[in-house]
Amino acid sequence: MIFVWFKSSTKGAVLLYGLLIAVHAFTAFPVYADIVNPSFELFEYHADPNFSKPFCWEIENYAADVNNLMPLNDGQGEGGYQGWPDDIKDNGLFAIDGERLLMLSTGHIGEPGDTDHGKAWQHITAQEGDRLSGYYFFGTCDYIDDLDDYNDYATITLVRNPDPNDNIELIYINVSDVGNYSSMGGWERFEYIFSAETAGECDLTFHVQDAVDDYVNSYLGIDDLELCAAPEHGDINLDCQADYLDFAIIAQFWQINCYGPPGDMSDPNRCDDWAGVDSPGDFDDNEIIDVNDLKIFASEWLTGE
Ligand SMILES: [Ca+2]
Ligand SMILES: [Ca+2]
Ligand SMILES: [Ca+2]
Ligand SMILES: [Ca+2]
Repeated sequence: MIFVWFKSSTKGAVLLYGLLIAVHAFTAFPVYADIVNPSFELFEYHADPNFSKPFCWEIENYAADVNNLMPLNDGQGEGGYQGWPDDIKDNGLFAIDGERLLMLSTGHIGEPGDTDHGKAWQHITAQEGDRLSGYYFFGTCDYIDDLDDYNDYATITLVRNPDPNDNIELIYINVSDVGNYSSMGGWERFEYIFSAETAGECDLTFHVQDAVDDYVNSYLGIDDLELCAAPEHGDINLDCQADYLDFAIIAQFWQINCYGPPGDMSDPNRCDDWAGVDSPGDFDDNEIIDVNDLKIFASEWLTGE
């Protein structure tokens, strides 16, 4: 009987659709406490055939899911992007995680002068102590003169409706920070820990904006976002947990003073292997990785998620 019922393609489709909704409802719960499509590996059709939209992100103007951030010399600027790193000028900026990234542009849509910003956002919910992190890149084809008047900028903001005074600006970077026709040297990491006061719901928002006019593009790249309950100290490899992978790093740097003079146990070059972490495993900031750090690490062993 069931086979007869199921053989009807219409009923079968209804059944499968019902199952899909049930599965989605079941799996949707944990997803809302996280970022959906955090590395922009998933994209979908967009009405503008010139770019793909990042799946599950709201967008305004040009916010494209791409496998490469390549500046466009739109002919409006006098310098193009001459100050960008050579490898990015030649090949574009590739994802820091996976194959794809989010690329915002102030003018990649329509004719030059049609738009003055690009924006993307997703509603997230964070608990006290949660760690939000990700990588960003800002570059511009624009320039500023004596009046600083074409100082295009990009921001990463936690928009906490309804009062804009509650917004938390995590990153602000503009043309004068990177220089005329220039960019950051590459990806840089940002991080934010939610407090009891700032935990809750917000729109994680990325924005790049032309200043004064709507000509000569500036760009913001975003990739590898993460929202998790990371331990305060022990997560050296930034995978949200304090576990044996971090312990292996501590062992590698054991008794090393990253800041010490040559000739003793220090080895600053090895410490540099961990970009953005001055002294991996030096949780108590006394410049050497020793038993005191191990105590802190033990107290956080297997915490985080
Ligand atoms: Ca990615
Ligand atoms: Ca501009
Ligand atoms: Ca870890
Ligand atoms: Ca220490």
